[in-house]
Amino acid sequence: MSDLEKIREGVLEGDIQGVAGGCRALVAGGMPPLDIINQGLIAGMAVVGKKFKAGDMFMPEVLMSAKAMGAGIEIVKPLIAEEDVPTAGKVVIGTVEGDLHDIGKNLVVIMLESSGYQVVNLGVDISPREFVDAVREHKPDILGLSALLTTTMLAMKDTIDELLEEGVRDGLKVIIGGAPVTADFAEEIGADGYAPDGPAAVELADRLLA
Ligand code: B12
Repeated sequence: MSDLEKIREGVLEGDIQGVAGGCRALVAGGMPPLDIINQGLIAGMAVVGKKFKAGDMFMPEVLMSAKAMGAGIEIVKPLIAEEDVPTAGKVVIGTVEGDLHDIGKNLVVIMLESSGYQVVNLGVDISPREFVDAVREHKPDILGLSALLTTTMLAMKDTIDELLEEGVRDGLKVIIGGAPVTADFAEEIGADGYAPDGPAAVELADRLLA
């Protein structure tokens, strides 16, 4: 097995120590950091996404894989000039007003970051006004809204309405998710898409920005 294969395998198995050690060895051996990221870490995570979608991997394993990947990124990233880091796009994400659930949203963040997205995570209980301010400040390609309560789902609509009223909706893709949310609801409130989990969120983001 080549050293890059070992990294891919380590990500797939959620082997944090193995991936970190493997990345250190490749760096010491002079492999370009971007090759380690693209051909090792991101390639491994892409397999994880596919296996999850096929039902061959479950969320706790995906999380371990994402952590292993994160351990590798931490070692390799400082060696790359900021502007060289491949970025698939910029995402601002938060849990909507009145809602304190963030476990799922944070999983989505990990998956997006693992797939090359630059993510600004605003946290929980974010008001429509705060989302608008964050869009003005960070100028993301995508805005992600999370809600876990049937009551706070309505704040997703309020947020999209506020984006429209404030004139910052054009050119912005809004994606939504959370256990009570559906694709029909996304359409109803004028969002650009819905995804049921982290890997699907990455697929959706890739599709919207293609
Ligand atoms: C953990 C939990 C809590 C924790 C939250 C801790 C935290 N830091 O997040 C605590 C204890 C704080 C909590 C509080 C409450 N909770 Co609660 N909670 C849950 C629980 C058990 C699990 C949620 C979870 O983390 N799931 C695991 C993650 C991985 O899944 P997920 O969140 O769905 O996320 C995935 C997808 O939805 C998607 N996704 C998520 N966000 C996004 C965003 C985008 C952009 C995209 C594309 C995708 C996406 O990808 C994620 C990864 O796969 C659920 C039950 C359940 N089965 O869902 C109840 C649940 C959501 N809670 C519920 C309730 C009622 C409450 C409280 C009102 C309880 C109370 N009476 O105080 C409070 C409300 C607090 C508040 N204002 O928000 C109800 C909601 C009922 C409803 N239909 O509205 C549920 C369904 C439990 C139940 N059966 O009654 N809760």
